[in-house]
Amino acid sequence: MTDAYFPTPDLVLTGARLATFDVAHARPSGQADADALVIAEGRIAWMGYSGALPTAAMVAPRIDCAGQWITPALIDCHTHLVYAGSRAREFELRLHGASYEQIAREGGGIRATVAATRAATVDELVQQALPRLQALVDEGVMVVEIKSGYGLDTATELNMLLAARRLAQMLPVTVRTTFLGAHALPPDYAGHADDYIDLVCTQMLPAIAGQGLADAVDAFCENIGFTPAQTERVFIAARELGLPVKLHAEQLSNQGGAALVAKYGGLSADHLEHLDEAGAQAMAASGTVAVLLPGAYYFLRETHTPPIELLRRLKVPMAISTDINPGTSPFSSLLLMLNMACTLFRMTPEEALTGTTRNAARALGMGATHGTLAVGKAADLLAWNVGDLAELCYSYGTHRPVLRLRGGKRVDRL
Ligand code: DI6
Ligand code: FE
Repeated sequence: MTDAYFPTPDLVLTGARLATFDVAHARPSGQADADALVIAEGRIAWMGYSGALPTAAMVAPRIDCAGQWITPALIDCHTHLVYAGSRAREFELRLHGASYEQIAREGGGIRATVAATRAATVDELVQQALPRLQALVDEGVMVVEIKSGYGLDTATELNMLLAARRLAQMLPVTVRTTFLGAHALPPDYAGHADDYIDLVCTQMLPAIAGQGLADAVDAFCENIGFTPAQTERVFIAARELGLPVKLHAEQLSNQGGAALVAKYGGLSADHLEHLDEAGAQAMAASGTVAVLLPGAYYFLRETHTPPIELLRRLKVPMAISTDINPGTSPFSSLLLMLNMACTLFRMTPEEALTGTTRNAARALGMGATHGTLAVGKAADLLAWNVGDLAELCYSYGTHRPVLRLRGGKRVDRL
């Protein structure tokens, strides 16, 4: 075949089963009619049959995948993994009958983590978050979103985002940061939520955006969080700074948050247990991704599942994420979320895997470069030694990628 303008191949994979998660391929999980993939300049340069490799690829280093599945690297698009302290005590209180909302109202919950996080240095935040991020990386996560929101004052919010950025230099993972100043009302603003939102919009956000520390802006729109009107003020301020928005919406009750974030062209609406048809319609119209968080649903022992059937019907893209946080989802495992998405939300393995690859990339505004196997996309990919991809959703505890390539380079630590 002619190799005009073919970049010099760095690596060739052969004998693979390619689950591309690209809609261009009609077969389940986008399985390609191909068993070989050529990587050049950190990207996927070619996919096809090994018998028809481009000549330029003939002399490149080659890995025989011996029938293993290749998938895009995993993406965890909603975490709060930078924080200090532990809420194990609160877990015990809940076992003695207290509810999450009750604990929050009594100054525990998010505010307990705020106190510990304010008392920590950036170094301490990094050290405490490192094992959580390492656990994700070991499973094959190569892009992770990390939110602030446990500082609730300008200095500590900045520290959290600095810690998140520093973590990205310590492990082979891309970090996308989200400013979540409107996560909870800090105790010093009790009864003055609007004043706190003023602070978020006029001081915190400009300071954070000024240092380039946030890639997006989030809020917690809930009866124990902020009202839709307060949330909208945050979105307007974000838009003025050119930052995309997303929202913790309809987690514990229906506040109309999904429609609100859709109105601002939001990247995602997250949780969505109480999403209604109007909210889902608005998301479908704006292309806002539904980020489903089965870990929080499980840990809070919720019974109201997100309306999966409605999201399917309206073709709203569904992503799955860990929501790693000390209060409602202390689980540093995206593979565990795959299983929970299937068992608790009745999603199919293919939907769950699409939710941690293609749709998770989209939820981070990275759909053009990440989340599928396609020519031109980043060569961030994993090989799995499983007979059937559904194994990754069915059983838990033993699956680890047998090969990890990030930007086409082997990531050695497993
Ligand atoms: N919803 C959640 O589930 C987490 N944040 C949010 O807005 C909980 C955070 C926590 O309890 O620490
Ligand atoms: Fe969250």
